[in-house]
Amino acid sequence: MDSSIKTIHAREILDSRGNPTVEVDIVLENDTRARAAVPSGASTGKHEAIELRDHDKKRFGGRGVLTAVANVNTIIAPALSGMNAGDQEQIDHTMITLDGTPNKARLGANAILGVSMAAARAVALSRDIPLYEYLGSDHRYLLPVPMMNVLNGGVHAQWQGADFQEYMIVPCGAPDFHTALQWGAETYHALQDLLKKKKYPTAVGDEGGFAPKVASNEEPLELITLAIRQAGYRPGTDIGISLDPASSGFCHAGKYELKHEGKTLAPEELVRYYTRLVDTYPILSIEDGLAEDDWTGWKLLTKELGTRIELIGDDIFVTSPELVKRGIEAGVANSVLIKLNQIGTVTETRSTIDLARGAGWGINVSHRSGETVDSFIADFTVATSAGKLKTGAPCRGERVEKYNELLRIEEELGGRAAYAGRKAFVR
Ligand code: 2PG
Ligand code: MG
Repeated sequence: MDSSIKTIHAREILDSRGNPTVEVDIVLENDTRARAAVPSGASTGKHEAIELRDHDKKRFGGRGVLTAVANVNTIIAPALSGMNAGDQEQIDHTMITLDGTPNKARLGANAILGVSMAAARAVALSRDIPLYEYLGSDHRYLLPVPMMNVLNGGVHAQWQGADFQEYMIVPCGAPDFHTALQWGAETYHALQDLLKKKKYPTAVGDEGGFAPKVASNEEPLELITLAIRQAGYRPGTDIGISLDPASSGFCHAGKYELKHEGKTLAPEELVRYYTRLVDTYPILSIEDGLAEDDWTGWKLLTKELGTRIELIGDDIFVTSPELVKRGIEAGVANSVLIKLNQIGTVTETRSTIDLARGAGWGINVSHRSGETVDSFIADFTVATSAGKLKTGAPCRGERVEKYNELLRIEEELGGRAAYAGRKAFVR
């Protein structure tokens, strides 16, 4: 089968927040057609690869992506034409060289990633194999523990709710993926009932979780623990909790401002605050507990909690191999969040995963708060045996589509796959 590239065409589409994003169509010489769409973050790390926006205030408030689209159609497409789409590394490295900047500032990580993902999908389709199989190897597959963000705060709730951005339920004690998803959805509904009883609104935030104006950053933990019980499960044993405070968003001049509690905390006070939460609630992981540049605070956090729970670096590492390496060497964090668009190619994302895995770190593949119905990350998580996938609440089409894709993969793999369960969490 000739899997050389015939045409590449990009267009501007909308994401789940009504912002423009890049979609790429690839056609191979064997006439296979594939498509991929690029997600977009709101609480972005400042060292992420560049998401190219037009900054033309007359369109979408400056958020248009016609420049990135044109870069695909007029620069990337001619350069990749005729190349073997099955050589993912060569495709990705050609685009990296063509871009020529350290952070994909010229062509845009959004342009490059769209092509990188579409190329992978095209080859899988042309070989008539599932995407996870093409991207994976012949090992026994691992289905991830879903990390379901049921309560949204921070920027994902326009700073109207909790200061912490994400409160996730993690059904680590389920026997298989579909049961985990069922437990998660039941707990989500139990939480909705509790919120209704408290006369809190049940409208949802960007990732499908509820976004009430809670009394403190701790109240959601009480409510979620209760919801787990009311749904009939044991907090900590059946379902644990993961937090993403996304603290870069409330860190100002080295201090952490918890507006809803009227508190401003020094890094060591925030670490004590987290320690108390871990002592009180069934918390399995905290992501971005400290801000992206607060390596000293992060080190302290790792010393205090690194043997008890998973400490996941998102903004601090931005899926970059160099930053993850620095974290491993400095004894900062014990786990990494993986977002394809923070780095911009499938190949580089895989190297970051390999590096973290080599150090015994936890791996967490993640969606972005701005998403499309593209479920690439579901296959990617299975292919890399990451063991965990955070992709929002069991609510909103663009979130649920990833979970639904995992149901299909689980059905297809049958006995060839195991559910990652609690083992996916490092201590
Ligand atoms: C995060 C992500 C995804 P955003 O902080 O982990 O939940 O949010 O895409 O806005 O960066
Ligand atoms: Mg995060």
